[in-house]
Amino acid sequence: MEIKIVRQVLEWNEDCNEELKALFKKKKVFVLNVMGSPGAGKTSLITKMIESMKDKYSIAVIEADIEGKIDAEKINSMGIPVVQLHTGGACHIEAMSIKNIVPEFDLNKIDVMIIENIGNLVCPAEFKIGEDIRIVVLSVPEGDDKVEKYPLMFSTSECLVVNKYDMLKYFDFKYDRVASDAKEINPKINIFPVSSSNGDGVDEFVKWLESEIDKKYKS
Ligand SMILES: Nc1nc2c(ncn2[C@@H]2O[C@H](COP(=O)(O)OP(=O)(O)O)[C@@H](O)[C@H]2O)c(=O)[nH]1
Ligand SMILES: [Mg+2]
Ligand SMILES: [Zn+2]
Repeated sequence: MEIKIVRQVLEWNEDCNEELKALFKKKKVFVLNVMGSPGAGKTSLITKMIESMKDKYSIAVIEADIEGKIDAEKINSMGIPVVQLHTGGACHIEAMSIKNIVPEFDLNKIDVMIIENIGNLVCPAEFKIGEDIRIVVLSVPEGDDKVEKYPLMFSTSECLVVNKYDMLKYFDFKYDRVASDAKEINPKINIFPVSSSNGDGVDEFVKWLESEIDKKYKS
């Protein structure tokens, strides 16, 4: 019985995902689903992305949290349209929630929608939310065994940002292990070592991201 209920939820999510994808395509909005553990640096990376992309693209953000609006306030202070989604205790975002939130934005005026998912390396990977690209943020202090332990998150993402790279000297973290584990389960994954604190590596990552956006909407 349990298994049947879960399947139905996922099928319903898939229908909503397809509807969202069609809507975003019609409005030419490129959508990013940013995932990773609590504290990996998702919000910090998003603020760096906004800083370096905001002159070229009109950006909007959806911040998902179980409670509070701390991250949304940070984005709002940058002058970027943001809506806070409270998942009511749920540990991932479902496509239906994004469908309900979308009317809060004028999609005609948005080029890039960044969605910060709930901090969690597990179930967010199972729910597509209308995104074009999935970015998983793994930070150095979390350890280099996480790709092996949470393969679905890494096998379903187009991009892996290895964040807090400035902390590498303090941790027994083998970047090569993470990169080879990720490539083994997902040969096409794009991997970027980044520091969202001092900005190292952000340019390379943003350059790739912009090429993906332009590939979809400018060619
Ligand atoms: N040293 C270092 N700290 C970082 C980096 N990125 C984020 N942090 C810090 O990590 C903590 C969590 O960051 P936050 O962006 O809120 O993570 P989130 O929970 O994934 O959104 C904050 O104290 C950030 O200042 C980084 O690249 N290097
Ligand atoms: Mg955050
Ligand atoms: Zn969940």
